[in-house]
Amino acid sequence: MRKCPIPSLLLVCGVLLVSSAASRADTPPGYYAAAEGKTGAALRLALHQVIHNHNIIPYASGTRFDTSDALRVLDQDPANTNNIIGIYSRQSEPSSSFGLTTGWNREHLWCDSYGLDGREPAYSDLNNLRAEDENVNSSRGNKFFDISDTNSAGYRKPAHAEAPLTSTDPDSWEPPASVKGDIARALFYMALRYTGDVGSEPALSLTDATVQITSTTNFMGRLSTLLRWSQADPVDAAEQLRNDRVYSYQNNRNPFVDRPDWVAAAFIPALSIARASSTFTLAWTNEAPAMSAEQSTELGSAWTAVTNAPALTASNTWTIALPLAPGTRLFRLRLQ
Ligand SMILES: [Ca+2]
Repeated sequence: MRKCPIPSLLLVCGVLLVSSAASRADTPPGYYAAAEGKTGAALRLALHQVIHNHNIIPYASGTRFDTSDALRVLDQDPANTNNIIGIYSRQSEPSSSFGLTTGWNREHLWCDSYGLDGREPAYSDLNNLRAEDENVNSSRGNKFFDISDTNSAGYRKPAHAEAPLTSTDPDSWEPPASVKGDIARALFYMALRYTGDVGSEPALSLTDATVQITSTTNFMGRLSTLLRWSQADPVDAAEQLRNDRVYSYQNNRNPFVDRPDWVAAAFIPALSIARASSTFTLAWTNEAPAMSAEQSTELGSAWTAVTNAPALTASNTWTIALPLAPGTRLFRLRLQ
């Protein structure tokens, strides 16, 4: 169990507080008008309808402008415009080495085998593609994203010699800190963009139940880690520029780059609260992250852990029963 140093959710007397941030000034006027003021499933649906039906950039390399051409611009080294920078390696490589065994290729952040399955538009979506050194890309394989388990026998840091800021364990991959938020927001985009409402498009879902992430499902994770990373690595000018450039190619934007406050609004759903005589029970769906609970008597007083941990039930719902000890007035949930 790993705890986030910053509480992402604070439940005070049943009120859920989340952070907010100002909107970007250069988002096209009215682009998100239909989504304003919404939360949860309603927000996700409204944003989906804003960003779906994008202009598909072909994946296959050829004489047409394709995704490899786009990545030469999107992931260009600002210090050397003839080069790209690998998303994990953070190394500059000549753009001309695309496709060479000693060069770079296209990395799918949301692994192709976890629901994309080589089908456009998801397969070629530029929000999900990054330039990466071919060897490092191969090393990541189909691992989901998470904090590496340093106690695992398979723990490695770096995960690959050519990506010194990475680490890995047998099932997950931890990218450099400077791109953790970028990757999280790209995966949030994918879960929003691909809802299965069109026959050729998958319904993608982020999860904390990482056993669900297989080549026969459409899951990716780990959701609670991605929520933490989106806070720890906020949007910067380079990520904004990439979003603007993707918009120029695909005619759609990543809402979570433009409006980081929508990450919590879209992916941390409302809690259901059921009170009994000596306990109350919180429940939230599997889309929500794993959390631990703490209790206190007054604001400003010390927080102590609630001994029972949230449990993921067979129905993909997290639940925790919180005891109403004498004097206890406050509970809070922390991302694990
Ligand atoms: Ca970043």
